[in-house]
Order: sequence, then structure tokens, then C-alpha cells
Amino acid sequence: MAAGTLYTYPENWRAFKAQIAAQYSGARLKVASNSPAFTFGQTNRTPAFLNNFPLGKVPAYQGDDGFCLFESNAIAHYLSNDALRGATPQVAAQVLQWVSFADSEIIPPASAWVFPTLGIMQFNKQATEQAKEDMKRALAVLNQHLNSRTFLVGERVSLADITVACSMLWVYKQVLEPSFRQPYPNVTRWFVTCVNQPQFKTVLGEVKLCEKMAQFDAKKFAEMQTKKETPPKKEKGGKDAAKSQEKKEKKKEEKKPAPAEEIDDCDAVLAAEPKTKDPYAHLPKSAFVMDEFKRKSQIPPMFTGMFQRLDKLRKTAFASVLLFGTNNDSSISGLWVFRGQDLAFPLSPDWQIDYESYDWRKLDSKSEECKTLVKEYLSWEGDFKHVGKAFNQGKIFK
Ligand SMILES: N[C@@H](CCC(=O)N[C@@H](CS)C(=O)NCC(=O)O)C(=O)O
Repeated sequence: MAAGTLYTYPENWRAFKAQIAAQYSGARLKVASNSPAFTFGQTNRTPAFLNNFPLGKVPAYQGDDGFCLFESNAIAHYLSNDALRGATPQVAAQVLQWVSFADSEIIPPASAWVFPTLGIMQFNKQATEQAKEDMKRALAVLNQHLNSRTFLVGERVSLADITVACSMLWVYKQVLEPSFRQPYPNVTRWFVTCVNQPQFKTVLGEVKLCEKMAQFDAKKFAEMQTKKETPPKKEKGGKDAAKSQEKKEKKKEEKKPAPAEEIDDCDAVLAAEPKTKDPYAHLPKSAFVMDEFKRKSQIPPMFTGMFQRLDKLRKTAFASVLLFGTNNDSSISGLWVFRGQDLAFPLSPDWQIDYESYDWRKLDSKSEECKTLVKEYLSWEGDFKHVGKAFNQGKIFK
């Protein structure tokens, strides 16, 4: 029988999967989720932790025998018994099917929909609407499957139910209001059955279903942004880890935090991130205020994916990037202006997004070629000779 410690932050739904599995199997599991035993954002960055769990992510499991595992599904699998995992190859494969379904069909829309309501992600209407549609699709599949079944696989709770129910915890608590869940009664019946099993209840406590769909919490979001700027507090605590840990866990049980606080701990990863060094700190102040130039020249919005993620370059770079060619036969080419003399992307880990997908060439600012290209790219007109005939004959997508 497995025995060991699960490192996590409090109220982590990924850790719940392992904790519930252990409740069923009888695996002896200690949970280290508070200082001094474990402080998320600190302990998981120590060399000792990284030596066992190279990603530095939680949940992470270490057996009393030294056996280490990361990835919540693997940990929950390890802490299960055969009844939970599926006793035959077919049943075990069906369990795995639902575990994967949770990861790929539920978690992405659940996160996109719920995170803004908790203030840990900016609201994007289109993304939220898409998430609702994706969630409806997953719910419809589940509802159909559960039409004639009590549990997802077989006649008893399996790891499939544990995993899928835990992945839906936040949607059921936060956004699946009665009218939204009304078309999927089998799913709600199954979810309520699961979370009311004693083994679930011991871990989750009382699960209250959402009454009114939570909306984007702009105030909380602003607070979180400020928090991210603030360096984390130093970890306190003596050596008597186990005892003090137990006391804290008990206190926590008595006083469950509000939902937004619960998930703060995950976001604390970002909050605890050391502030990245300014790659331009060594350069003298420049008279060329790029941000202002861009606003005044009204350079249009550009290729969204890469550019959205390069927001931090806003004040030190600008570009005009165009898509040449026709559908399924196109090429992207652009002109960039950076502060300093070097290509900006390699200067900071925050900027190294997609830049390797392109070839980069420094232009001689005094050359005729440079003057032509500046004119062409900023006006979106011209021969664009360097792009190549094939693409250049097509349309320029602006
Ligand atoms: N696929 C992993 C995801 C684990 C994960 O992303 N954990 C986050 C907390 S929500 C973490 O520990 N992040 C710490 C970090 O990235 O430094 C699992 O299911 O265990």
C-alpha cells in the first residue's frame, strides 16, 4: 500500500484527485500544503525540490520509500487501487479515456471561462463565449453517456469519475448556473452523486452548486496585477514542521477560504516570479519616444498571436508586419525598429516567443534599401522586391 506526501497548495483541484483516490484505496497520504512543510512559490523552487520534481510544479508526490512522481493524473493513478483504475485492460482503457477527456475537453474551456471570474485572467468576450460553447459540447457528451449510467465506467466510482468531477469543480461552483446546466440533468445528477460520496466529501467538504453565473471581476483582476508586482513575503518557520503543519491544516479546515482566495495560490506562481531585469537598463535615455510615435503614426494592429504576447516591448520597439500571398500560400515579412543596436528578442526570456520562426537581418540605416523598405512597410505600398515573386504577386493582407 502506497504511503507518502503530496506537495501542493491548499484547495488545489488537481491534488484533490490524488487525495480522493487515496481515500478509496486506503493509501496513506500526508498533504504538505502550508508553511513550514511546503510553501508554494518557494519550496517548489528549491534545488532539493527541483532535484525530485524538475518542473517545480505541484501536485508532486514523494513516497516514504523515496519514489517520486509529478503530474496529477499519474499520482492519482498510483494512489488508486485496481477497482479505481479498472481491473481489465478494457475497463482500464475506458478510465484512461475519461481522464484524457477531462484534460483536453473540460479543462481548457473551464479555465478560459472561470479564471476571469476569479480575477486571475483578463476577460475576453470572444474567448469566454467560445469556452461556453466548448463546455456545452463536453456536457452534451457526458449527458448522453450518463443517460443510462450512474457512473462513467462500470457500476462503481472509478478514477474516471474522480478525475472528471474534480475538473468540473470550479465550473459547477462558479459559472454553471441552473439555467445553463438545465439541458444536462444527467451530468448534474452524476456530479452531485460523486461529490456526496464520503470519500469525496472528506476531501472537498460541502460543494455548493453555483446559483448565479459569476462574471469578470475587474477589481479582483486589478488587485492581482498589483500583487504580481509585489515581491513575496519571506518564508517563516522553525524546524518543527510536522506538528505546526497539522495544526495549520486543522485551522484551515475550520475556516475555508473564499473561492477567489483559493485559486490565488496557483497564481502566486506568477506573483512570486522574480522581476525580470530591464534589458535596456544600460542604455542612455533616448529622445525617440517610440510609444508616442506609434500612437501618432497610427501604425495598425499587427499579427495578433505573437504581438499580444510581446506587450512588454511596447515602449522599446515597433513594427509593420505584413502577410503576403494568398490563402494557404503565404509568407509573413516585416520591418522592425528596436531600441539599441541588437535584435530585442534574445535579450529577455519574456520576449522569446515565436521569434525563432523567422529569419532576421539587420539593415544599414543609411542604405537605399533601408529607406525603400521603411517607406514600403510603413505605407503598405510598393514593390516589396525582397519578398519574392511568388508571394508578391498575390494580395497583401493588411
Ligand atoms: N499537468 C500538471 C499541471 C501542474 C501545474 O500546472 N501546476 C501549477 C499550479 S496550478 C504549478 O505548480 N505551477 C508552478 C510553476 O509553474 O512554477 C498536473 O496536472 O499536475
